[in-house]
Amino acid sequence: MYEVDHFINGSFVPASCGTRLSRENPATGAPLRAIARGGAADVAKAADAAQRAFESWGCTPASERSRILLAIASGLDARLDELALLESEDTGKPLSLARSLDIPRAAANFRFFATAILHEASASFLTERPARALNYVLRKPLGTVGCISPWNLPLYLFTWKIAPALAAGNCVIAKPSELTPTTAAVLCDIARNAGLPAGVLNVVHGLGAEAGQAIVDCPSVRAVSFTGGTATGRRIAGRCGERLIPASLELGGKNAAIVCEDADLALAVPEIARSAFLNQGEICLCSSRILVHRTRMKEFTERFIAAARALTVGDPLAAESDLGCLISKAHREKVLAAIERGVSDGGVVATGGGIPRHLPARVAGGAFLEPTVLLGVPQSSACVQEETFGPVVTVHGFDRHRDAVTMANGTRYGLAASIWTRDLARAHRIAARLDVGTAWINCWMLRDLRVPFGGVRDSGIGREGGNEALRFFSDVSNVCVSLGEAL
Ligand code: TXE
Repeated sequence: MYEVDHFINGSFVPASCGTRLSRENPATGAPLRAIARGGAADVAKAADAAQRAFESWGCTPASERSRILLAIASGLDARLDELALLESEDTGKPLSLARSLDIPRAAANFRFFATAILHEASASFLTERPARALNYVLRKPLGTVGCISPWNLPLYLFTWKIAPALAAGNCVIAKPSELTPTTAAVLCDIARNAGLPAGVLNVVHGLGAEAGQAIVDCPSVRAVSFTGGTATGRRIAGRCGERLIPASLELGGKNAAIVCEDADLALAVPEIARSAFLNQGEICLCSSRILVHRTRMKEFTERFIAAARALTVGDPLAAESDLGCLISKAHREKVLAAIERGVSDGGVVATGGGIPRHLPARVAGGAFLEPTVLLGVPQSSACVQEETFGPVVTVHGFDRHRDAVTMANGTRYGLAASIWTRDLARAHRIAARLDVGTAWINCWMLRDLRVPFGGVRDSGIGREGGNEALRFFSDVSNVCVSLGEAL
């Protein structure tokens, strides 16, 4: 059992209340972690430390912040094996995925923002009337900011917030999900060894309603960046609104993949299968609704079902596992209920739909679920309308592209979509009408860290990534310098 403590003012400390949350390994059911159960008292200590640290971190030159953040990235690289194993144990995801995706991306997040701040430019305006002046835009860190992250891509999303916040010169109070806190704790150790001054990064663990809420309520927190469920995001946005502090919210998705009549199925089928089932479908960007031109429906569904059946669900530590287990049995119940709902609304399960048999003994009691494909579910079903966040997709036919666009836009979410066609002009026309933050054409989750990232409608507000994130974590002020009379 691994004890996970808060990291406040450069030291690991237990919770003020003296209690811990316990977490089981979702694949084996074995006791895994004892996690400090934080609350307002811990957040207040973190806030004091952050405010003191900001006095020097807030005016540390960008080159020095960059040097420390690059050292953190190297520290993450050096502990790849350890971090990947902890991430796989916490989440149930395949170890190979944690090794190839989660941890390398966490290091990339630090490298990206560490170097981005070396290339910042700010606008200036030469004023002629009513008097000559030079106006320039001064970008300043906010002070203390709050970062709250979810359990599906724990270190990946935690660092996606923390790296830009620190790079922009802020001090941070952060909370990873109570289900997956461990890699965030290792990150704190790495940051300390890399020379990040005490109090600049503080991590308070615990439940959302306690530690998370306390961060959002903390008077010195000047902005909150959150990724998680839409209901939680709405609550956080309400509180930030009352406090008049900005919130950046990256929330749920119900993403469509649109397969046109001329799609290259040799490319589309494996890529859409990856987009549906990677990380057990527990990525906000995963495709969960596949819209197929009626002329290709039979061919697509046959090939897609075969691709789903070919995936191996198994022990997260085994190299051959394509899917591990879901985050918890409670979450699996929610996903199974969505499948049942799809069936009771008129759909049929074409493959999957249940708990895999023949699991290795070590993981036989884990939260596993088969990759599931449903056909014939009506658009009105909650199975089509609500985020499932599991390895479940529904497939629907369309006749006209405009019908595909209507269906794709027909949920309350608007995070991402993919379009599969050989006709790029058509793809562009469809992309332009999709109400989403990201549209991929003939690819999925091909990420460039410079692009704006986020959703519309119930998928969130604000954009992360590149300059958008650095801007979110900064204040701008205008400085006006009188230039006096012309010569
Ligand atoms: O997320 P929560 P949950 C979706 C997915 C999932 C659903 C619920 O559909 O089934 O959300 O998941 C913290 N104040 N996504 O309940 O509660 C919490 O401790 C402050 C999509 O696990 O949103 C955790 O650190 N913080 C998603 C974080 O919020 C609070 C990824 C996320 O937890 C809080 C995960 C509060 N009042 C789930 N309540 C995505 N967009 O990728 C909770 N938290």
